[in-house]
Amino acid sequence: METTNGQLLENYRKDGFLTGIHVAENAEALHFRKEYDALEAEVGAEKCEIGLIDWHFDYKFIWDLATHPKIVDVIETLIGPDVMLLATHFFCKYGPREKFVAWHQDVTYWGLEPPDAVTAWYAIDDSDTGNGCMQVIPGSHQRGIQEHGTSEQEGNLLSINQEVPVTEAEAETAVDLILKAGEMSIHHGQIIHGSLPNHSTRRRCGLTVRYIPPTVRQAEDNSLKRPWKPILLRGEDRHQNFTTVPNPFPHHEGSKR
Ligand SMILES: O=C(O)CCC(=O)C(=O)O
Repeated sequence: METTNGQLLENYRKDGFLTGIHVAENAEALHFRKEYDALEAEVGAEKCEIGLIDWHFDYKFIWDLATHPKIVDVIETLIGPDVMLLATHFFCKYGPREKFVAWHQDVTYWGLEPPDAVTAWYAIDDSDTGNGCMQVIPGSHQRGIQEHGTSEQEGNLLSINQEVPVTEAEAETAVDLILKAGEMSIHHGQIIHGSLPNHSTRRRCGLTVRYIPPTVRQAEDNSLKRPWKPILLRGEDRHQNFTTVPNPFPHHEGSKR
């Protein structure tokens, strides 16, 4: 039975995440994977781990994913008709390696006010417990912004090695976001999430796409000291909190691919 928009919103508000949402048919998912493979061949696997931030301005397939109607429809259900694309960032874990993503909240270091954002995590590759899929602690977004420390474990992929303390009992409640290539999960900006190392020989690549409503503004620098460059995708921007950035592919021209 189809999940209604009302149920999606209710589940998202309660749990802080949604998972197993179909985005791309096999051929389309393959197209996105091939484009990613070509990008990886161009820039190298090391750069791809966490170095591809906001490449939607230059690569049409990333723009196509970030603006994919099946993704943006769900985002609209969750945040309302005015939707801005805030950022894109690949998280690509090659295995077998000890690189991991420590427990954290997204918005803690993003300098946004109010600290609201929602992320779509689109699976370029199949993502499962074998190759270090994302994990979330259901309901943890309801606790508000948490103080983070730094991780003592070698290999944290996060930008400033941040980590939020999580008890063993909490970690036991974590849900694995197992996805087939072409599916996505969604997570709330304040949910505690992370991922374990990829101990397999299979790549685990996901594109995170961050969205905000135009009511959000940048009150402080983010941890990367890069001003956000949001683009209005749907509805209206009645707040003008950000300098307007044009759609990078208005007529599908000028793309590198
Ligand atoms: O892909 C991962 O393992 C982690 C992604 C993540 O931390 C994020 O979306 O903020």
